[in-house]
Amino acid sequence: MYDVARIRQDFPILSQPHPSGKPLVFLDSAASSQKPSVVIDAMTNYYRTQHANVHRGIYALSEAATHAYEAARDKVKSFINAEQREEIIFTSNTTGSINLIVQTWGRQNLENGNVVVLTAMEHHANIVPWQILAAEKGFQIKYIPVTSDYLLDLEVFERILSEGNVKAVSVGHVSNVLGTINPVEHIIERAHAFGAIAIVDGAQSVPHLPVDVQALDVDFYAFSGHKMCGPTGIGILYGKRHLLEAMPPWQGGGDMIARVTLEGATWNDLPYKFEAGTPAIAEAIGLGAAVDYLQGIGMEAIHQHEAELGVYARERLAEVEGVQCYNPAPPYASGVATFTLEGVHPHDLAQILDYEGVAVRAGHHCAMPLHREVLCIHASVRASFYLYSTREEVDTLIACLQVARQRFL
Ligand code: 7TS
Repeated sequence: MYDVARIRQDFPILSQPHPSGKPLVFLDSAASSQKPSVVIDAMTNYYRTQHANVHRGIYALSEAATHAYEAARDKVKSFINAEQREEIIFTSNTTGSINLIVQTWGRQNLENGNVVVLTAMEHHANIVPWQILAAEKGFQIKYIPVTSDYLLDLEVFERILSEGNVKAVSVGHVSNVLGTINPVEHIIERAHAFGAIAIVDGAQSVPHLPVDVQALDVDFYAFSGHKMCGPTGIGILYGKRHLLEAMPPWQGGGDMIARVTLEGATWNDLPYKFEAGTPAIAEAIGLGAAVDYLQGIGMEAIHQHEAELGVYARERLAEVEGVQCYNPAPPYASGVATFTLEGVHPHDLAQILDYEGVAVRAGHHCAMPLHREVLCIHASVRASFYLYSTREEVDTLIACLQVARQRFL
């Protein structure tokens, strides 16, 4: 039995009142999730009792820090079912992970005449790094369009593949705006059939559903710690070992080298080749605690809870006159409800909701092409749910929307 009241007790911030004096209704977990005490405590405990730099000291404290840091890598490895711990690279966030792929694999493998396939529903983190390199290298970017029911147009994808020269396909597993769960298994299989590698932006999937990188047969998979109950400042890049081995390093410095002379350097083994400098040690340990916490509850149960809330929220939103939702139907829907209210600018709406203690995100959610070119709007309001979100919070959102509508009529 999923006990949301019990889960909420694990998150200290959720029992803290909003500055308005009203209870906090936090509906912006897609931007960043709240943190359970076990994560906060793991990081505090590290700083209080274990802190030293990793991979350097011959002394006990540094060895303890190294052990805790590397244990976090093992936890992440099992969480996404990677085959080897060397395939888990700690980065700063999803953005850092994708930039790493683009600047190493991309720089090494892409040239004029090649094609990289993205989708029109991508977050800027999976568009802009490719555009920067494309401007330099001259390869082409093609986009899988979004259908009127907020899904990817797979027929056009197939056409793009058959036009040839596709070297990489990079897609979001779950859209941060639409909440669409994309058929990444199929997309990866088709990319491979045409000799392209497949990259998945998992920023909105790993926190919310079970992910198995081996079952997906994905080449690279990127995600962030802060959206999955972990701290900010830590992200993950999973990559198949043979691809990571063949890639040059991105940033140079300490830890990523085997040997340095005044003439040049050789590289450390995986995963350290891609982890230059002192890493985010406390953050990795916090992420490890977050993985334990999520596993304790169960990713399937979390997904189920959020999907049900998503259905309930969209049903209730349909009761509000003038609301338009931008989300697909189940089974492609997740715990996200994105909408506009006729006659009220999304930013004004978010402000009014905030007076009532309801935190939602308004704007283009770092998906400007999706808003402007697909949805044909400048901005939307997004309520995003997580393991601690409740039906009562959805009811509060709806009640506040009804009040806002009256005020603007
Ligand atoms: N990809 C997707 C699908 C995302 O949703 C985000 C962040 C990112 C990449 C970038 O993650 P970062 O941790 O590197 O910043 N999405 C959001 C959002 O929807 N609202 O704020 C951040």
